[in-house]
Amino acid sequence: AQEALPLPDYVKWKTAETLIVHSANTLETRRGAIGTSVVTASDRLFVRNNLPAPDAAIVADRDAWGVAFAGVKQPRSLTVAELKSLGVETVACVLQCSGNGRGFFPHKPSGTPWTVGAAGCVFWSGVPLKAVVEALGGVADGMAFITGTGGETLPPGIDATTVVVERSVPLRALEQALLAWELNGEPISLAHGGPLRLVIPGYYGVNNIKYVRQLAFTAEETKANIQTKGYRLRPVGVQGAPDQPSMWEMNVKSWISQPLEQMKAGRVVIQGVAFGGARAVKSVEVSLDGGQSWRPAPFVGPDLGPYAWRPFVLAVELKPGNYSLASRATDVDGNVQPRERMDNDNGFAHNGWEDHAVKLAVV
Ligand code: MSS
Repeated sequence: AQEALPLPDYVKWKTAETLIVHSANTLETRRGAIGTSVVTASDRLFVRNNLPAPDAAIVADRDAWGVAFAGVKQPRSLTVAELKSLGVETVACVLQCSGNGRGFFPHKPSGTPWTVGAAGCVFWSGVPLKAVVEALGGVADGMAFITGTGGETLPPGIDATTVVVERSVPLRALEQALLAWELNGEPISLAHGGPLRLVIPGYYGVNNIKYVRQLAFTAEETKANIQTKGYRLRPVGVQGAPDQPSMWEMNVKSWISQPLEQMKAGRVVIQGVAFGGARAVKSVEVSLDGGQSWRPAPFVGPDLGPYAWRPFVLAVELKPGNYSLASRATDVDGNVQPRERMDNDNGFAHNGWEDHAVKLAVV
């Protein structure tokens, strides 16, 4: 067994027993620590940094943080204080790494072998990007992408495009994009992208740029490696390239979070979470026999909107024996979670229900 790594300093405030520390830049929420009350507490939310987090000095004076806006009719910089005067909105959404579920791929893709815990459902509060754009005269003509740049200080002497966290998403995401300063009712911690984060509800984690320092409407996608070669869906063994699908809108997914360990015969309460990704989730089913038969599982708790997940609960009577507990969600457009994973080089977008099933012994 691997020895547990301690929490790195910038996330010392997190609850260690709820997390798996893969590295200083990758922490996963334990499958049994997801909870039942819709929102993932910040102290157990996963962390994924492509570059080390910046110095904590950047959250000392949050309101002074400045963002340069480009590709609008009246380009200029705005501070967080100024952004706060333009409007406010709150959205609940699933934040999920593109590689969540990578640990199930048999070809052992490079990258963190997350199982289910590179995901959480959180509240973000901030100003709708739309309101900012209006204040800046509208999007300049001919722009097709929203390009956000992370505020990390890059090591000197290297070509910035090779390491900068800069991502482009299609302009249609302007509908739901937010510049957020609050996470679950508190100023966003450094670990999660404070003082200001670009949030694209319904899109994979990588598009949610932390400590955003530039927001540009652009005619083309950024030339940064993380966009052109990274986060592209392609067959195993193939290099990343701009003509492959980018990790943008998330797909429909669910998993069981309880029970995970041996149970006594009798009443067992099965729990999990289901979400539609870029669209709302409609329903979820649970199987006790590895997918031979399915029964609907009711959602519990409030519906926090199309981008949030919905906890589900199914109470069943189980006799002694071995069970394979699986869940399968359907979104409002009728997309159903597939049985199989879609093999791909980086182990992205895994929503196959079979790999996510829980083997349960009842005694
Ligand atoms: N941002 C920045 N600036 N940097 C980095 O590194 N990362 C990504 C996002 N953003 C980054 C950013 C990723 S990749 C993810 S997932 C996310 O973030 C996470 O989040 P949190 O808060 O949890 O940590 Mo994959 O797709």
